[in-house]
Amino acid sequence: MRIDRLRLFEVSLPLVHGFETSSHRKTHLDHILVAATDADGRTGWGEIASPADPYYGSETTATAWSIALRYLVPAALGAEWDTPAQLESQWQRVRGHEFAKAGFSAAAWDLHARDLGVSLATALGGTRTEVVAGVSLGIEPGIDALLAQVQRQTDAGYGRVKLKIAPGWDLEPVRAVRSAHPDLDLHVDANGAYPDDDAAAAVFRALDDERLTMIEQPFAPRDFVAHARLQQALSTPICLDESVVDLGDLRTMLALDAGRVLNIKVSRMGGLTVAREAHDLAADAGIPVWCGGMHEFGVGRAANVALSAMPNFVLPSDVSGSDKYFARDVVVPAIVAHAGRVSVPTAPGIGHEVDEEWVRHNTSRTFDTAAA
Ligand code: OSB
Ligand code: MG
Repeated sequence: MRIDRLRLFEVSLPLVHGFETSSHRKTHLDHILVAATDADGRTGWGEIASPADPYYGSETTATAWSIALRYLVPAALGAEWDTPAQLESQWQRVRGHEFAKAGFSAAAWDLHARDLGVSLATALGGTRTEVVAGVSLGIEPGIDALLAQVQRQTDAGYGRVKLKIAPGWDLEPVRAVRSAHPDLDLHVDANGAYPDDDAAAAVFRALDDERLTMIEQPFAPRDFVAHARLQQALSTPICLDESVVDLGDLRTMLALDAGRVLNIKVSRMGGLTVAREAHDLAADAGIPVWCGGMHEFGVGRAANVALSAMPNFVLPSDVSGSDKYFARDVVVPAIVAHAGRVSVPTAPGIGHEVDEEWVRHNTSRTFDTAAA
């Protein structure tokens, strides 16, 4: 296999409902779509889902664009490969920049699966025919607005809800949602917003009584020791997200018992090959995983659905339907959830076609090796 042409599209789409985390609020997304075309004219698609600003991680849309043009396009173009892992080895010496790499990895996997004539899920080793989806709800202006969002999503059929929390927005909203929905599969995500101090410990001890499925990333990404200490003090599992960027981080988490659940994000880990390895390592260690999201457009979302078909994705994933995020997605058909479940496509590759006209309509800049 050889990629003879690469195109990049920086695409901006508004969110149907603004989203606020512990660090910031966003109303639209600027993601980069990667189209990789082989010698036979077949195209694979991937998505660089970096946030525009460096608040989730250190990357931005602008750094991803720059790294893609300067390092990843030259590494991928013209290389001979049989498996996506072989292609990824071309950019192995580039440190960091996982989101940028993930877009190229996903395009290679889509192309690889299309070449084999199988679905991406099958190519990855996925066995599920449908995956259970959950919704992630941002910080709302008040408790009533949050309760309205939870009601809206549970009415839409979702059985798992994750709430963003931050110091000052934690016990009160969680208790309100819990008392309105006693049986809801509920968890919280702090995006690393808490300092490792006594006040935070008191909040987490109180949250331990709310029957949460997990508490996601309470402390700063590199603070494995703080997570380990908290995990020993709680019965609620801690889930790591931002802390685990590579397999070494996952081994640290396991060695220190710094978390008992893993959120696998294709973007955060630099692509589908590493995501799959993390799945296997976690499975061997008895750690359940789920697939986290970065508000992906349909291209990245479809890859997340395919990954979630793997056996150890036993917890609901952040792969809700396109309509939770966008009035019109960039893929056809859009991704749909029925009763909180998304079916895993059986068509080759990601199983959705890219609506190139809609992509172009929303594109702010493009790059094409055929035009360069
Ligand atoms: O921590 O999972 C996170 C969005 C932006 C930054 C961080 C996170 C999120 C989400 C999105 O929760 C979930 C989704 O894509 O549905
Ligand atoms: Mg998270």
